[in-house]
Amino acid sequence: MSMTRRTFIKATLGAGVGLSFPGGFVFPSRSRAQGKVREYHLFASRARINLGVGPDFWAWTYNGLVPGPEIRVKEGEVIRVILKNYLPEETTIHWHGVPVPNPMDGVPDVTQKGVRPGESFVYEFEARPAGTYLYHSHARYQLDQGLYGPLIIEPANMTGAYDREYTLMLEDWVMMDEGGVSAPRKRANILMGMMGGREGTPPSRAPLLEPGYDGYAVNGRVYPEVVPITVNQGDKVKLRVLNPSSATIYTLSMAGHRLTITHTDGRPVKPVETDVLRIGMGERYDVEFVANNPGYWLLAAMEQGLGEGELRIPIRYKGTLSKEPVKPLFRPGLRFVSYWDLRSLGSGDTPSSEAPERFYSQVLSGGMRSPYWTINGQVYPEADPLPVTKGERIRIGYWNRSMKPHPMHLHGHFFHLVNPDVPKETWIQKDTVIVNPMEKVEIEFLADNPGKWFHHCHNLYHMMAGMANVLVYY
Ligand SMILES: [Cu+2]
Repeated sequence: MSMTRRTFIKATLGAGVGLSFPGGFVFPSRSRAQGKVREYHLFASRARINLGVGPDFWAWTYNGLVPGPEIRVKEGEVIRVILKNYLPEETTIHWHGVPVPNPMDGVPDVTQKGVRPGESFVYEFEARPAGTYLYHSHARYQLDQGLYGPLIIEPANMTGAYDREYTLMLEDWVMMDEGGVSAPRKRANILMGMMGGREGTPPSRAPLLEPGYDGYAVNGRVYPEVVPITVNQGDKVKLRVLNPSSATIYTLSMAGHRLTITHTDGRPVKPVETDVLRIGMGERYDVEFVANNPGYWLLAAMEQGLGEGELRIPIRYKGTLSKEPVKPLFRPGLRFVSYWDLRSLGSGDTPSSEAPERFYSQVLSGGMRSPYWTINGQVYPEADPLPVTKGERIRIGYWNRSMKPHPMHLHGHFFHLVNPDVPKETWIQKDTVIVNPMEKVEIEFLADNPGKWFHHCHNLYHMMAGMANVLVYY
């Protein structure tokens, strides 16, 4: 049925142009160009999985896979995803980073009702702009149970300046049935037992503390079972590095090579070489390297989280015989490119030279003798919304007064990262920014996509413990 309808739309309205029929009847066209519809079916269900190392266990999956299947389309095409929920609880899908229309944003009780067990929901939106994105469940702790996958929007006209491309999902795993929710807790639950949760909150409703992870996987495989990146000498290789982890920041380095950063959160930057790449939860980096050092190497990470183990990705030159890949050394003197070294390409997204019209201060705290994480002392959902007016230029100033880094994510918008030391037109665009302990960071964006937009820390356990609020305008 839908096939017929889609074919019909494609045949008649694909170009968004009215068709003239004999007799002068003009078939009505849609008001704007409608790209080709790319339809995907995602079944959310428990599935027995194995990460190559460690036990078989029950994860929560899309189509029985971890990570979920890659969605890859061209800019301007229409993504239609039919989600069917076979899980024992409500679910949704969020298109992390894509400025979708608000009703498609997938946040339960903010933009839609949770999709109940046995029910379906159809997400449909235009794939724009080109870039590297994630899709994931935004319900409860499902992100840390395996419900995520890569979403790649290719430019309509590929500029193909590289020879091969790999998508790398960096995943923190609790290799136990139901994943993160059943993990041993690193910080003793005794605290919670003593407090009984927040006043008036039964302990069973109290938020979970961060788990101790026991596996770091790349595309669902733990080293040494990670599928190697295989290159020919002379190749220019593009890596799309995505961090769908729930509570782990990775600091990556590659033995024998330098990485060139070309995009952050899907947005282009002036290419810059680095030895070290730091990537927080919800962030994405596109990096390139030239395969000019034949051998067998590792791209590996020191992680900042509560787990044990290492994340490693083998890079093997074809014809290399060595059995043991060479590890990168994290030594002083390595070049570490931070946000403040990155410059936008100035691709027409230049922030206005006008001063921002509205300012919100967001103080991030928690973690000390409390299971709750707060913005301005408030615990979501009992948190004040951030009302704005359509068309306004908004600035949000974060001040992290805690001892943990917080990757802050705004739905529905790209923002510019305020960098007072450089011209405005070079401020980079992102959708997720790590705010380090005791650091102040400001972002600025145009309120050009009306709705109720979730705004939160992308540490899942901080978000679930209250570090969230909602930006609202119509
Ligand atoms: Cu946080």
